[in-house]
Amino acid sequence: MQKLSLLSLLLANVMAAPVILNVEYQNIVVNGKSAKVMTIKQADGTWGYYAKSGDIFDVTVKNKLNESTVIHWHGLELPNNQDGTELNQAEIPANGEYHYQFPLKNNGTYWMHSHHGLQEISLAEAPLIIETPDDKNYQQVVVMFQDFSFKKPEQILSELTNGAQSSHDMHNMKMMEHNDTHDDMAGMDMDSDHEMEMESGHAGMAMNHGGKGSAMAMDLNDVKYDAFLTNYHTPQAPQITQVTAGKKVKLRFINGSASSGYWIDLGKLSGTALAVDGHAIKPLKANKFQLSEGQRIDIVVNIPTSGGTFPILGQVEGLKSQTGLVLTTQKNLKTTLSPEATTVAPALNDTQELKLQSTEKFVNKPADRILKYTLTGNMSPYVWQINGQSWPNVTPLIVKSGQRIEMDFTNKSMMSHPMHLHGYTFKVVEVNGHKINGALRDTVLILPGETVKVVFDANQVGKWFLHCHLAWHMPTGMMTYLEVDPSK
Ligand SMILES: [Cu+2]
Repeated sequence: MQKLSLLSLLLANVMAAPVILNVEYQNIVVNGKSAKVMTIKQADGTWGYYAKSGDIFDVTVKNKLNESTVIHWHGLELPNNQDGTELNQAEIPANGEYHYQFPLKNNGTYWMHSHHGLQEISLAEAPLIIETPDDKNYQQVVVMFQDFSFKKPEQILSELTNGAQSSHDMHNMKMMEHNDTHDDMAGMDMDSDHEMEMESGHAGMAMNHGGKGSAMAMDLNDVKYDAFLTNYHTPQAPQITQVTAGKKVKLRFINGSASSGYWIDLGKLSGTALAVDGHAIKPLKANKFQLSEGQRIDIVVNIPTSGGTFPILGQVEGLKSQTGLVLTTQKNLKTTLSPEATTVAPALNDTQELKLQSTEKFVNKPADRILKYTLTGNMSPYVWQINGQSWPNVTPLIVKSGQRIEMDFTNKSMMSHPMHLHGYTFKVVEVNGHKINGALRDTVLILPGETVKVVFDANQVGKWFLHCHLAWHMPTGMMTYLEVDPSK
């Protein structure tokens, strides 16, 4: 008896209680209209999954939708059969369930989302947070940015693929100054002279208007959304979180949007970024940060001893639209946020990526294999490719397990692509010709015309999805997989 209780005590340190996650519908109100979206919640209503460093991930996903689903644990290093995609498991039918169990290797800010059909666009997503002992020093606040349309994702996708959106002003095209000097991450100074809305087609994509740098036409926003949400809240009815004057808050930003990149704006607060994609970086102080689709960033802010109310905003690149939540030291505060900033935000760029430096242990050694991935595609026809191939008609690259792999992504399209590799953490070692001791990540943004190089050790066998995290680019081709094979 005594032995048994000692054993249970020991186990309690590593075994978090089994968790049930229901994939279900949720009603939200946007612009005065009700909408049914998807979400992932525990039985008690907790949105997402919370664990401690070293826990066993022990989760039963129950599908409460009236269609099949599969849930992917974005960013976690895990056994291949736990990755939650069509490559690794059968889909979970309506009313079905699936048990996932593996030791957590990672800690920090991760997230989960459906990897089935267009469900991620319907907001079938949630935070996946693994706390470290250090987190007791902070009040923690999850900030997930989401884009929302009243249109069904299937309708938007069909408009994109038959080109209907370009003649209906759905497709917002901007002329951007391509700045080679990387001088100011916070320089939200887009010159309106360079802004051009195109009604149809893509004539004159690569126009040159002279001046500093080279002019590039970039496609920033494929789809016009009806609202941008934070944790399912509109700016008009934002989440209001009470904080304590003089205390530190760790903001865990997650970009859960289908196809919107954000400029995080901390307003009156200044922040220190401590991690990206769950991995520690040399602390980076700023007031504005960038976050592309699928990525996360942890930013600590100090609430002034005098207290106050502090909007935390994310403004969509290429638009005035913004979303966010409110931190306040007041009790029962009621307030709103404006859904629009006064100026248009510029495109995300690589100034932040170039500043990021991992502080986690990583052995530098020559690559055994260099895999080259060229990203191509167009708005019309709306087809996207990796190495000239569109999913599902792809030939995967195969590597031997244990090899040091370098992936070189070259973007030959006019749009930025946040490339995500499942099951692995890679180190960013080169951005647009600049060699860096960069961040450890699972999702990296490749700007038009640029090459980004990442390295990792292929130490988990299996088939691992490699794809653009723009949710409209996956069903239209920009997806492949890496096969790690012990026998090759
Ligand atoms: Cu893409």
